[in-house]
Amino acid sequence: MSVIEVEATSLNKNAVVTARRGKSLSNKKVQFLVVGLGASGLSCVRYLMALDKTVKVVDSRLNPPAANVEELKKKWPEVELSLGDFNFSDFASAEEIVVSPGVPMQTAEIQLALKKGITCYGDIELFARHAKAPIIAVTGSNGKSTTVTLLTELLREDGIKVELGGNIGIPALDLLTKKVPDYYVLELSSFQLETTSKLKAFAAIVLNVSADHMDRYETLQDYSDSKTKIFSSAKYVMYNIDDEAIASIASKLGTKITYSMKSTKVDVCLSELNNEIWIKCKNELIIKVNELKIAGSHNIENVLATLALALSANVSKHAMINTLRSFAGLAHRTQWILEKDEVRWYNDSKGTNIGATNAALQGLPQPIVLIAGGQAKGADFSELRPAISEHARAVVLIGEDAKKIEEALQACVPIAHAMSMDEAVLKAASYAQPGDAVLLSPACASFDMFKNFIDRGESYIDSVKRLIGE
Ligand code: UMA
Ligand code: ADP
Repeated sequence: MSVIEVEATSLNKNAVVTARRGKSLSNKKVQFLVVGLGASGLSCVRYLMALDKTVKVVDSRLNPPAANVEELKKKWPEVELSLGDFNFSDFASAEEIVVSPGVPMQTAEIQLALKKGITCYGDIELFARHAKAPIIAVTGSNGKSTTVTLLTELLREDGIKVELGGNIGIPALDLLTKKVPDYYVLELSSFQLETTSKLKAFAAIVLNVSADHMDRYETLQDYSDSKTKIFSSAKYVMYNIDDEAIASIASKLGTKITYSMKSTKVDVCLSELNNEIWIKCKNELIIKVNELKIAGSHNIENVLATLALALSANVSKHAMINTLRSFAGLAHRTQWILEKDEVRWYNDSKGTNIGATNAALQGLPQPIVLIAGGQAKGADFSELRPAISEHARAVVLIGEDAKKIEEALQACVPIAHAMSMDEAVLKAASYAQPGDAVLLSPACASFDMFKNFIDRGESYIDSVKRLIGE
């Protein structure tokens, strides 16, 4: 008899009822094992405890975020927490397992539980099962946060009630505790989509796919497949016809809404009139590109994608114009900081993969002194060589994978190393000439030197203002 069968038969009806009331029972059956006590793990506990479920939490680190441990112990003392190396018996004895996005599904204990027939999924699956409003779902390697934020502003400008969450930092399940809106807008990562089987989005988009998280995926195809899962069973499918790989999948599914930076035979496009470029939506001119506040061609692409999504919700032209006129983009994404001695300084700390840094290099004034580096996540940095050769004057490298990046760049431009952000900024300043831009766009994760990309961006802004601005 297996561990699960022994535990299942040893539970009598009363024991189950008492456990559901949240009381501690020595022989209680764990209905939900929550794996990982980060933001999403804690949101799962919050949600499941409100449903009176019996929950256990495991985290393979001895010190998960202290505030989360404190909140768990204070609010739900009956929830057992196990820290340190995963124990297979915790996984084998659960009825269902909810896995945090940062925990790979390849984890041995999860694979063994799956073999035993135990259902394993992520917080987005749980959200999709219980959400009572249509879901507009956005994924892609880059541009997700910009797109979902602009879309949310646009819908709200039109009086539509929206709740925004997901990978952007607000766990999706926390949205279910609020009043049911007209739409949920979700930013979804490949990790979240991997563990979701029944999203059934109202509208879905894959903005783009370029290599990222290659320490979690065997091939780029595996990574891309996890993203295009977003389209399955979606009512409206939005895609950029310029991206053949995504278009070939999306064009076979759902009601199509298309966009393009090149063609005008789509629903949302660019259109020239009297030597000016306009954004056009369903044959109506919306706004001139030079009236937009956000910078870079990658952001124009994000605007087209957002309008394609907005069409599914019948957003008015008036709301589109008003929102696009005022939207200045998000902090840490090709964010202008200051100009000194004819050198412009930009913060693109959210450029955490090669695709993002390539886009920033191409979209900003040139030549550029690039500050890059950090944790490379298994990326092949030779892919950055062409853009650096073409657009950069020099590169200053920081972080634990700096040597690896230097080798891949093969001295295509002068390269320097820095041990701190202050040193990186001073070295970048020494390379920069009047008319240049200095750009922090690391193409790497930040966790070796900083808490996260926000901390890295703020550290850069502080160094630039202190060392350059005064
Ligand atoms: N953990 C383990 N074992 C592991 C890995 C992690 O036990 O092998 C534990 C950690 O100790 C920690 C917890 O799991 O306590 C962390 O879980 P998590 O890494 O899934 O992070 P959360 O705090 O739950 O945040 C997640 C997303 N994080 C990741 O996907 C890595 C957040 O996206 C998201 O905002 C949040 O859910 C709410 O939905 C962040 C992110 O970096 C911004 N995303 C990646 C990206 O954008 O590139 C995908
Ligand atoms: P995500 O949420 O997918 O990380 P963001 O909107 O936060 O996307 O932007 C992150 C970085 O990606 C930006 O700093 C910019 O360098 C780059 N980026 C934004 N939009 C695009 C795009 N459409 N194509 C390529 N790179 C982009």
